[in-house]
Amino acid sequence: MLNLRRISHETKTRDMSTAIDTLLNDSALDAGLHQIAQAVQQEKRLTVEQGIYLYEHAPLGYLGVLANFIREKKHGDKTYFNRNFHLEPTNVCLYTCTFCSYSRRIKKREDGWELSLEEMMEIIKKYDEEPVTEVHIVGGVLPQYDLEFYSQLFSQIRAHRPDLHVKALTPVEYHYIFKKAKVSYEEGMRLMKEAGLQSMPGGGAEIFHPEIRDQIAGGKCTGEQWLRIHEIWHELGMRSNATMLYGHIEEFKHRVDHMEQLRQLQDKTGGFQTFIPLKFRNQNNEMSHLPEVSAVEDLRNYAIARIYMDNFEHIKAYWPMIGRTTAQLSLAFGVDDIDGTIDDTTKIYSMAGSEEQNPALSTEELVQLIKAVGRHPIERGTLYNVVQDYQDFDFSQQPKKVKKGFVGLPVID
Ligand code: V47
Ligand code: SF4
Repeated sequence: MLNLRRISHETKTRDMSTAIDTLLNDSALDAGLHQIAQAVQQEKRLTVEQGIYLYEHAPLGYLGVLANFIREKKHGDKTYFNRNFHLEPTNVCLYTCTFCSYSRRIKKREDGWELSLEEMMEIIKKYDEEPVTEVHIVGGVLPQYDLEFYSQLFSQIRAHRPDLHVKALTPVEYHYIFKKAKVSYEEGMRLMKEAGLQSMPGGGAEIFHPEIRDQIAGGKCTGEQWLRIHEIWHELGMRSNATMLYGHIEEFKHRVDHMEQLRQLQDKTGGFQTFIPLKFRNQNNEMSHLPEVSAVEDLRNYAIARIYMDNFEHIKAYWPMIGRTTAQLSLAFGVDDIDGTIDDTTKIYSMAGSEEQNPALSTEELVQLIKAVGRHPIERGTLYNVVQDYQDFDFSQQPKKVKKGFVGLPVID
């Protein structure tokens, strides 16, 4: 069995090189694209101009060959997922991001939910018997959710369940709560670490360039502030993720600028784990008049991210946002991680019009989804430690567990 797998991996490595050689030997290939394919083969970094060139000129098939070449060089067929759930303290928010379908403006706060510390701990405790490894905490920004509140929440979760990784909040919340508490970013992040925060998710990044950010996310932290808070967190020896919200009013140059700024910070700190492109979904928000980009553009975007972000180990497709089918396809376009089981605990994307209205997959379903497209499923912890290799795992040998049912979140609309 082991031998067979080794042979198949070697065959695959040969196939990847052959595919890229075939591209390079194609006399009809545009000179700019030829140069980029050569750079990828020789592991040379792309320039900003080459990034834009890819968006403007590269066909999907070409991008797939390059992105898969890099993906398989880094990870072979390995495809990561985790067992997680989300905790969303509130969907009421002081800010008014035009892409947000989730937040109930402060003036209409009676339409939303605002969980107390006790209610949040109740949700955490409902998972006591479940083999989840991560809680992902993110939501709206409100004054009562301050430094003290989150310090207590993190320390209570850690005290209750030390094996549950707390991945929580973004620079949007941190900028607000530190300002309110009159502490510097450095001091604030140190306090969060002390309280039990273990890593930061990638949200709130949107598009860094002020030409776009000022129009879609006015009032919340700037791109510079977002990057600075991650930098400080990395300097404390901690890890985080990064996202990019694409497919609305931004141009290709803004996407490349966004990725360039992340690539530069990653050169400095090495603290980012994964890059997560997030497709703008257009239901129930102030940009509903904009059409959504196609699945082809989603795949092109994943592939360009994989090619451009040479110092990011992982590229993640967040399946509750793009749906299971595109998530499966993305695994041939540079993606090696599809996030987690979720357990129907996030409303951000269902409210924005995602196909996945009640996002929840069992471990077995996630494993099948990955295996169905010929990849090798690995359950990881938040920091990419291997929890379980599912390649040869036999689910029929497992004791049947009675599903307790989803933990309900207040649902509005
Ligand atoms: O910052 C909000 C995005 C983000 C819409 O780090 C929307 O592992 C599309 O960051 N259409 C929050 N996107 C979610 C997030 C995340 C998700 C999964 C995994 C991780 C991780 C991070 O959701 C926001 C914003 O960019 N968002 N509304 C919308 N209508
Ligand atoms: Fe608030 Fe976040 Fe929605 Fe912006 S995206 S309005 S910060 S919940």
